[in-house]
Amino acid sequence: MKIKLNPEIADALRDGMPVVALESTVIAHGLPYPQNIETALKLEDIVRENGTVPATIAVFGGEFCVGLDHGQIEQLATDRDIRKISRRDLAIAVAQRLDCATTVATTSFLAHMAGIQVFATGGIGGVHRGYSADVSADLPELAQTPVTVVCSGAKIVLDLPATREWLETHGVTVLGWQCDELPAFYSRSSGLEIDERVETAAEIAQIAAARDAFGLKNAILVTVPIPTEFEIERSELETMLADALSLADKNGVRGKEITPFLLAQMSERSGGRTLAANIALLENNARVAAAIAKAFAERSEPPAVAGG
Ligand code: PSU
Ligand code: MN
Repeated sequence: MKIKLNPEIADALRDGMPVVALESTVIAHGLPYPQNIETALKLEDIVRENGTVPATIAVFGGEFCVGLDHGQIEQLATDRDIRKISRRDLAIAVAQRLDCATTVATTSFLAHMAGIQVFATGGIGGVHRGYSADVSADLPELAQTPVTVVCSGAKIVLDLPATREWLETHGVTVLGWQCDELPAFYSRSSGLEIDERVETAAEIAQIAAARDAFGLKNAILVTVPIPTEFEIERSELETMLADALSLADKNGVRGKEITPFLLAQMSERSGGRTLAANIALLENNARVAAAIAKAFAERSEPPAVAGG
């Protein structure tokens, strides 16, 4: 399967310049219009302003696209028929030439295939609350695909302790970006452990290089707390979330619909505060990812053959 890389990204990768992958499910299903398109474009700008090349990833006409044009981003933001795809859907998407938004699982997979090492998102999927058989395909992908994923932990709608245990069991390295606890998406702390606190992007590049040197394939999760001014207290969130969860249950919302449903419910119930928080953490994570991508590029040797 060939990946469709836009020329700017192809050049950057060939020259060993830093590239940051961005996902598309957050555009198509994670945020409402018009905040979704504004955020998608803003994230690309942030990545650029920080000296790196953005690579938003999605599937169009069954082709794996790394680096999208404005029209494609607009389609993701407005077309309600865009399918949210995880690993299990990749073959269907290609065979049937579908237009699809990629989750953390599929964005990680495609970023790695394209040779991109760093990927920024909001919150990863995980083990669902009250229904522990629903485990996001994001988790097994992180266990087998050696990318560095910059996020604010798992989305708060999930069972965070169970998600944290899953990551530990399956060998995903969890780093805390200038923090001592696993962030909880809209909140800065969860009471859950990280494996190591890191202060700088260079430390992360060192850890990733060590992983590669002995051939481990796990992802490294760099967890970044939401900027303080946008934080929403856990206690305040729990009531809203409990109501949203019982409504989901009542309406029989399941499977890949559940995460978008709960995020939209939380936003409504908080008067848009969780939406503002989600956007703030996405922007901040893009900034941190750019710094990490630069540290990776500085460590790696210049390409042996100059590409012209
Ligand atoms: N981060 C956000 N909002 C989102 C997501 C991430 O701030 O909507 C998306 C990611 O694409 C992630 C997906 O992979 O939610 C998880 O969905 P599920 O629980 O159905 O696996
Ligand atoms: Mn699921």
